[in-house]
Amino acid sequence: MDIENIKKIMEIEALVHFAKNLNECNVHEKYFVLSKSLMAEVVPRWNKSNNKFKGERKAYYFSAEFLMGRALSNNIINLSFKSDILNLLDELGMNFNNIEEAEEDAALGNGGLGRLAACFLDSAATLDYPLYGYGIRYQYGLFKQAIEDGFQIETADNWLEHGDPWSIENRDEAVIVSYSDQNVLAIPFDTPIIGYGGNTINTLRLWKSESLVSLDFEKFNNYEYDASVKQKNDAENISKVLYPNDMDREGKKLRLRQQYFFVSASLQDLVRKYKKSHTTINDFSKFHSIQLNDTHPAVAIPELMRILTIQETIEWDKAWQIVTETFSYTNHTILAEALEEWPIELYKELLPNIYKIIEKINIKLKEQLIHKGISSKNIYQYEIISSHNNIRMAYLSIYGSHSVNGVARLHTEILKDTQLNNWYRIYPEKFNNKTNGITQRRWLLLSNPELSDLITELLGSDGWITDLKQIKVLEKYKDDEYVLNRFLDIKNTKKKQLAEYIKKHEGIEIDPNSLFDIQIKRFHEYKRQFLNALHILDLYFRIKENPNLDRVPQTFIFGGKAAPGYFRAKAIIKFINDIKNLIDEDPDVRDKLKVVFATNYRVTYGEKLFPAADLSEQISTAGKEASGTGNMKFMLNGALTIGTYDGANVEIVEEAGEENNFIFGLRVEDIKEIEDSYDPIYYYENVEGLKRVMDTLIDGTFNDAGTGFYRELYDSIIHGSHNSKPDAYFILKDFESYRDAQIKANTAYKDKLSWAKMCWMNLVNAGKFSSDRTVEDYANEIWHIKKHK
Ligand code: GLS
Repeated sequence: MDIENIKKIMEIEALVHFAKNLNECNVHEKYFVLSKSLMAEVVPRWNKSNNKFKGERKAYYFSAEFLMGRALSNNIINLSFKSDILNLLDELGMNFNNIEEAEEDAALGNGGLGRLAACFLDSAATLDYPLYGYGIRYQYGLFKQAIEDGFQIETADNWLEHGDPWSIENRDEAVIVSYSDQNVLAIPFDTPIIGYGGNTINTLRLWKSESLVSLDFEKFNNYEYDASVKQKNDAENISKVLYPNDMDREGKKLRLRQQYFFVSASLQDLVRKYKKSHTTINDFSKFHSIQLNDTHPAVAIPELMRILTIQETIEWDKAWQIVTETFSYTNHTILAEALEEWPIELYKELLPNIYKIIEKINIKLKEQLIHKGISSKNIYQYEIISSHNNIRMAYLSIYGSHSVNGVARLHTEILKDTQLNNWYRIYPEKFNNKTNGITQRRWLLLSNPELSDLITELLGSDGWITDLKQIKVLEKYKDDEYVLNRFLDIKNTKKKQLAEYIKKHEGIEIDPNSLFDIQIKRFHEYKRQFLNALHILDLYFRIKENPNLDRVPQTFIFGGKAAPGYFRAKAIIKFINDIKNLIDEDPDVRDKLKVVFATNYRVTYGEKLFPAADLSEQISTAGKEASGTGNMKFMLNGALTIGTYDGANVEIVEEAGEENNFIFGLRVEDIKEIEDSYDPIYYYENVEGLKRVMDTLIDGTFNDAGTGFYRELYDSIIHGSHNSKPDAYFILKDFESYRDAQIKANTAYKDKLSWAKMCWMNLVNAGKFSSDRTVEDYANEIWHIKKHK
């Protein structure tokens, strides 16, 4: 790296971009020029990296979401530029932390599904695999959250306000995407994905929609100003904003436009490039493997059929073979409300040609089913076009792919046994598991340099950065008091840092010596933040009753967003904030118990929270959380899990030992047994303290400002609602066993060394949960791509 060159480019960028000297730039401008100067270093390596994969088979990750977070620090670390840059900034009198904090998160995703995509890109580049991301360049990412009077308030996330120095607009490679009522331009923006060590730099290509004509001049001259820009606005709306729903299908026309937009643009891009160096399209699937990240990009299946059969005039069966060899599909949820279905009317209206192809795929499917011996009366169970005239995107994805995977062992088993059992029975060879992972570069090296240094020191090498399994060796220190105390010191440092951040951003003081108990994730009933809240309230009453209750002070931190239309989730946010205030105002309790709501939780906030946690809350109703990935980030930073046997928790505990975590509650088998006869009222009336906390929702303890939030929340548990049974997530049933687990955790925390030992056992056994392992498995078992150093 040429540090003098970086300096020179920073000066030039400041001049030509902002007409300023470097020292006159504000912090956003400094961030911009520093990033741009790094791009000058990156681009030649990027080109070189692209060249080394020329002519090889590659994999493509089609995803409506990429939750990238910040780029600057990550890229500096992956390029090993950290110390040089720090020195340079020092020389220039600039503060790196301030510059780092000026960067907006690229929040082009809702939660786990989008963040997984980002981790996979990091891992593939680090492992020297050719994996390219394709998605949408939303102008507005996931909304920003504020809390007012305890209520969530949403505002637009204008992440591009200060520019995006990391992407290159590539107008030469624009393509046209056609709907029945409009043709739009798709403009690619390319972002380098820099592998650790800088050896391989892959590309994330995100498409922005534009109009073919920016202004209708005739209309403008006729004073029809709105009409003159209508076409422009209609086109730009497609990539304007990310839908803020995590795991809820969104039957909106614009959402369908978005899906088709990036899928069609991406496939056209691949076919066009492929044809430049190949005379026949017949071998397309030998060079392309496309992973569908959930069903959001499933329209790729009929779209590639359209391109192959209509544009390239290949006969149907050959085209279908290419399609199924090309695609593979990842399922990320079993929640019924998330399984996408589109009314055929919408498809017919917007994408009539695609609809015709789907109809034909459905006919072919039925022929094949009969051939496989499925009786005609059972065929309806499989039809892609359901009897309700909906297109079942999961079925289309399974039929059009050669591989179908779940994201944790338990999740895949549930898919095979129940949700997708009919498909598993006829295509068992398609089904496989790929347990999720996270990148240790962002979630340990970047966010916890202190713990990273300790690991490197003890291992005598930093090999774990690209091979996380190596940390298993450190298990030998599990009884080493010196090492455990060093771990505790680091944890304390991270807790102090978090406390400062919370002081600054939430205006709340927390005690770093208290037990930090953290639940950070999207707000959803099945994730049961409400169970956590009820327990805190119960604790409040117990401390009131018995001021001498023998407990270590505990700080409960929540973070997460509720989908704007998800009122019950918003009610839970309000409830947590009301509990927080109740405790804060009570001098008898507030030194023993504290609640914090971490506002606007996002990747960047996570980087501060995970390293500071003592307890990781993973308390979803068994069978509902497909995997979870936050659970892995906590584990890797040496936090203990309090959780249910759900998703990847099962595998976490298998690796780290059940004795080193706090497992409670119903298991999947238990729920199956009791669900038909479950009566929450029995628990409401008989479990000590439960009625008292539930009734605060309706007895005037709290005030929901006339929204009706609390009554509705109460009713959903006690009486059920039009579309759900009472307490559909078994909160009251699991309450007592959760409280017991909490007592165990609080008691265990008193013995610092034995606690540290348990943390250590989690940390050193986190190797399996590196996304490097996950990506290796995809690469070897599904994509069949090769590394190229
Ligand atoms: C999700 C699941 O809910 C998570 O359990 C999972 O870890 C994640 C990545 O596989 O995918 N599915 C979804 O729609 N949003 C998610 O976060």
